[in-house]
Amino acid sequence: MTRRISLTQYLIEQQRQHGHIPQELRLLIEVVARACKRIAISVTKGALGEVLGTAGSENVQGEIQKKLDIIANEVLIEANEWGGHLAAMASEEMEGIYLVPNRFPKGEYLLMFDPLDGSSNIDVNVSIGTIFSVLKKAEGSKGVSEDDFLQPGKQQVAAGYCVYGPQTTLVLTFGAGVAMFTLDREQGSFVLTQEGVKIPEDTKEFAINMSNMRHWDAPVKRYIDECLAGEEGPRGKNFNMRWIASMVADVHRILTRGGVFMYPWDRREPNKAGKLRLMYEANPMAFLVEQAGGAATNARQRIMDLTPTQLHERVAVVLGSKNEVERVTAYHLDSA
Ligand code: AHM
Ligand code: MG
Repeated sequence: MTRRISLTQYLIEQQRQHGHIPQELRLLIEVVARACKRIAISVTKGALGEVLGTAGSENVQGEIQKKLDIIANEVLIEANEWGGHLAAMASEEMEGIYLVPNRFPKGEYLLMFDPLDGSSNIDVNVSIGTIFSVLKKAEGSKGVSEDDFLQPGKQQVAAGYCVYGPQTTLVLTFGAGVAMFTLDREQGSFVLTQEGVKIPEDTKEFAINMSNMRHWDAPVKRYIDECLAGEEGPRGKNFNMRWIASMVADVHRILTRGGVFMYPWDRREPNKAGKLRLMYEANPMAFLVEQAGGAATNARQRIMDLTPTQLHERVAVVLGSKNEVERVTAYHLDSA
């Protein structure tokens, strides 16, 4: 029988053998994983736990909050403020940064998260997830402010997500490949189920919200038209489409079998930004995808090279199989 490796064992072995995970970071990720387990329990209870439906409030982006958005946010805050490895946190569901209260010990790390991605799928029992990203506070900086968070994604020291689907799967990178862990509900622990995750460079599958077609920019239309033309078209092959509308689940499919995911800028947004958030959606997913051999751009530039100017910055996203991402990006650069 193959040896079962728990998340804790995996992290300790990585720390010992490769030395690229400092102890504080390892413990911080364990706390995040514990919070994800608690969120998974709430998600699974559904109507029985009275966690479905709206909370009657709006977040900073003007989006209606679901009860589970708020529950997941509270679980992550409560678990992590206590852990002792963080200076501050930032969340899609909170306007400003959250400083670790003085009654707890503090550390050097900054944690960002989208507590519950795919909110529109909560009530319909479709996969949703938690996305997170870890940065380190600049050395020597006293206190902590929003400016400490405004670092390009290439400075992330860890990133991951937990998808709550038929299985609960935690996916992690520390910048040395991508590993996946499946929650063993009987044991209550995450077990390593895949290492060295690789996204195929080519694909025949794309993910985009087609209902926005009339708002798209010409290069996006060109790319999708060519995919839709199938074997007779310039691509000479038939494409399939998948769109779950939970980025976390769409990216999980891409890490599992390849594909390209796009949430491009479209004409509904006057300031050329996209819909998704740079700091807690695009950056962590870009880190994972690149670590699995894929690519991630804003249709023109590498996402992880962008320096954010504000916490809740939005960005266009094209990520997944390398050759497709490069093609979409080239169509945009050609049209400029
Ligand atoms: P959320 O963080 O409020 O759930 O919104 C992000 C989601 C992504 O998961 C998904 O890719 C996109 O929004 C879906 O948008 P659309 O409503 O266009 O399908
Ligand atoms: Mg989201």
